[in-house]
Amino acid sequence: MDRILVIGACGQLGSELTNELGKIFGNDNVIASDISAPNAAIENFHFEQLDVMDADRLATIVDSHGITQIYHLAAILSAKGEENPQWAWNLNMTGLLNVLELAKEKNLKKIYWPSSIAVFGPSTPMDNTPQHTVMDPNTVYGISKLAGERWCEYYFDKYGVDVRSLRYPGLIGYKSLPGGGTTDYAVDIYHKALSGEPFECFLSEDTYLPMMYMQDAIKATIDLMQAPAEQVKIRSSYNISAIDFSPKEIVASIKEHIPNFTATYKPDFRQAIADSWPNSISDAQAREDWGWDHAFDLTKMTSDILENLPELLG
Ligand code: AKB
Repeated sequence: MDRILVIGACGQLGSELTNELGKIFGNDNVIASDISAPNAAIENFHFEQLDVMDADRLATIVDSHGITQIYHLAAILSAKGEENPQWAWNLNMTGLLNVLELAKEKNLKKIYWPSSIAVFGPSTPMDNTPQHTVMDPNTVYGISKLAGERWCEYYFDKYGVDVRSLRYPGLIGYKSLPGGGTTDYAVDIYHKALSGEPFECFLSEDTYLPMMYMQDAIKATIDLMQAPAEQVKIRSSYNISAIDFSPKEIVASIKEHIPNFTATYKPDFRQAIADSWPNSISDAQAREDWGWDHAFDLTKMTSDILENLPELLG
């Protein structure tokens, strides 16, 4: 029987993934953990407070719950990482290496660790970015994700650790707020639109970025983790993609529902980060290897969020 540990379960992705894993494996077989106190989104799960930098505590939790798979999601994202690069590097790298080392020692069945489009940089082809290409990230987050990808492949090649990974684009969900990312504007904008307030965007109106609705991101993650090992041919991290849009286009899609919604643009330091990332990504290999496909485009995503978010906001 599989027993799952989610590290970073209180985060934007973690809270939704924990609940999805609960549906597959049963809530009793999914242990939520985070450095922060548990929130309402994961109240139906056993919770362990965990700083992933603490390798001993991580090993104790894995032993005491008979864990067979780890989803290690805890990380400092792109914008936040630039405020304190050494701290971000330490947390992002030590956390991953602690998990990989434990997986090797305890022969864990599978590990999931997310990478990001932040592994790409200014010299990467911007449109339809291929799986294998120039990678020169210039944020500490991107550097740590690229190094992490190399470590994942290393642990797979040298020690047979079954580690799997996706290069997430900006993830857009309405159930919880993200923190510290460059793509976060595309979540905040829906909250502002529903509260009747104007939105000030920290990116310019024509900044294209690869994005994905949370339901698609959860599906991609589960599909990759459930694929037979021989179909998972990339052991660094897979490109995946769904929707590419600019702030101007998301504003237009919201205006279809809320005609008097307005936005202004005031680019800050996050503009340079966004400008160093691709406009769009080629995910041909993920589609070929394990059948990835997305379900939500911008129109469908906006309708879904504007329909469901008001209920959550009360
Ligand atoms: C960020 O903006 O830092 C993240 C990411 C693209 O990995 N959402």
